[in-house]
Amino acid sequence: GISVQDYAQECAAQGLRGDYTVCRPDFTAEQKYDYSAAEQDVWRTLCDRQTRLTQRLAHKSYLDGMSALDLVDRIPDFHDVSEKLRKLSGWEIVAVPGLIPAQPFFDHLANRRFPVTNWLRTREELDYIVEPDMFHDFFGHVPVLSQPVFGDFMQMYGEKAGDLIALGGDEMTTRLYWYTAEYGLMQEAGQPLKAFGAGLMSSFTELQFAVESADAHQVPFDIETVMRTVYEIDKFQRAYFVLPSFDVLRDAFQNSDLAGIIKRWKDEPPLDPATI
Ligand code: HBI
Ligand code: FE
Repeated sequence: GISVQDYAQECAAQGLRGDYTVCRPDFTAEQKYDYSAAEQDVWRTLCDRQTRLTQRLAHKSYLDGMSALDLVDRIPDFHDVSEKLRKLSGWEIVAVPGLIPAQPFFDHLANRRFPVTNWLRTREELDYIVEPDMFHDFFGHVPVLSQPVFGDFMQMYGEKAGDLIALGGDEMTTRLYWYTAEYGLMQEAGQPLKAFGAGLMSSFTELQFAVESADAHQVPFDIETVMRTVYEIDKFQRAYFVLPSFDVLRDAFQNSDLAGIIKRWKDEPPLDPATI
């Protein structure tokens, strides 16, 4: 894998914001709880605004996690959150300077550690930011990691992703993460449609679009279809996959012949999300 030093240079060259020069070999860093009053204020603004939406649009598993973890009054302390999360699902969080290479990212997931970015967007970036920041990582990803079954899926994803990519399934493997952990919807039998994916939970506009808009394209989850369907970053998704439960996601990942699916489809044209 790439060394921290080489990655730090690459990120600096690309203008990424995190300080990668202070990482450990596994790309974790200190949280250093020295946020300014302005940063605390941005955090509260983001949480207040988004909580009004999540109350209505987030799946119960997300809301239960959110109340158990107590994330919204001030920028969370990573150690406090880890302690609570460990008791709920065996997960913990580690601080990172931002995006890290795929291999160490998967390695953390495989060990039930979720990497959370240790810096926060500015007030000018409330609505949109290119890189994942602490708000996306905490507010988006961490609450559902309190749910053991979703946590099991994320752990298994971390364990298997490297092998699946090595089979030529890079895009197919990433699509699975994208359409579940980032943009997943959930509709339990007899219940209204809700969201849980982190990209939705941390977006003011797309969360409303995905769940409530007549123009949003919502498709029943099928692991093979998900892996074949392209996505675009920086735009609203043209399809959202709807899970009936986290058990279905975990069991599909555990029991499907993912290597076979990759062999069958990796060199075929992908599916268009607008028409599935
Ligand atoms: N690093 N911090 C961080 N967060 C991510 O979500 C992330 C990453 N590195 C790699 C990565 N994601 C991708 O490989 C995933 O999209 C699978
Ligand atoms: Fe994310």
